[in-house]
Amino acid sequence: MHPSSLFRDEGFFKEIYKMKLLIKEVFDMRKQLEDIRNISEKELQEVETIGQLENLRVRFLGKKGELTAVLRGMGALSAEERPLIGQLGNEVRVFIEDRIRETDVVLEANDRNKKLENEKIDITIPGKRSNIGKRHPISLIIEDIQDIFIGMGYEIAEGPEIEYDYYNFEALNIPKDHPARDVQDTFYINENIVLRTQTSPVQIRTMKNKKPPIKIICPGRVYRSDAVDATHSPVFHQIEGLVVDKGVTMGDLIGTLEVFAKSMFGENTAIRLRPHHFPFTEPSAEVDVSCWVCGGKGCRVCKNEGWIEILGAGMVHPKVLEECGIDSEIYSGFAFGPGGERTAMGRFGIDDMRLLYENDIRFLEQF
Ligand code: 2NL
Repeated sequence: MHPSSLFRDEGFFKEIYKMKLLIKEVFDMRKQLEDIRNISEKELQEVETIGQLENLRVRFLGKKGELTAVLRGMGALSAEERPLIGQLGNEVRVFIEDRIRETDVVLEANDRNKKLENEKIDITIPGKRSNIGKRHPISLIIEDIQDIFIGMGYEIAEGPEIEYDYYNFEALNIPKDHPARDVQDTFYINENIVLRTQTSPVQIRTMKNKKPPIKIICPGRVYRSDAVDATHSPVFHQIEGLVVDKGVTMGDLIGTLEVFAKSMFGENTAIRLRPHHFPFTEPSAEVDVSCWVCGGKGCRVCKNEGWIEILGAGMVHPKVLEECGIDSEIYSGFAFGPGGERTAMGRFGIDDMRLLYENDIRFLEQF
């Protein structure tokens, strides 16, 4: 538009009008941008959490945010005005971004301080003493016995508590009409499955699966259909031992039991074997140790006997070896079976088996 033509026609007024609109437009945008800056500044001061801060950022600076919306309207501006508004828009963006960054630093620091405050531990407050449990006397005994035999090169073997009649009885040379098989004595799951009455079935399984030499102890729960009294429980523990190799003799058994007895009850302990019968050993013996209280003179603990029975033992019956696929002409073995309860009662002077199962803290604390 040439200045000389300014007053000549209505075109001039149209131009003036357009300029007025443009000026208003520019003015409005300036105002909007300044509003955005002022409002965001004010609201930023009220922000309390990182989440609120992020919402604010999206609201003002996001793709669909207020600042973006204003700047989008720049298309209507003249080429002269556009960079000015663009620059102002940029300044507002940088201003908000800076404020957000500052606020973020402050909020993060506040958060951290609050966390530290909450997690503060007063190490001068007296501690609460918690009751630390102790090992059960039967566990102590089983672990002691295991340690003694591990020291002699034995391995620990375990097996199922619910066992086939075959492994629990048949393979151990306990015939069908043997009293041990009576329902009075054994818990039956069905005709062929019982709760094991001894841990010997673990030894049968081992002999069937492994070639000699075999040197194992088998700790575990066993079950018999007994009523509870001072010396009986339907669930108790056994730690059976088994050695099978070439040339194993009764002398080896006695030597082993002597080492066991001395380790368990003291160096001065003597052992004594009395002839006995088990279907699965031949010969068989019941084994006593000299009383660890009186040394053999007779006292309350040994009931004046001087001796206390601790286990049954014997040379593995050839029939049992053969049943497990071991040639009894080449191999021989011995086995023994201390009871966990009886050993614990003897060792700790407990006179009633029921104490071992009642879980009275005052009792258990003593071991
Ligand atoms: C007892 C008797 C004993 C055995 C357990 C045994 C195992 C096999 C073969 C031969 Cl596979 N014997 N075990 C032998 C003798 C006695 O325990 O009165 N225990 C409390």
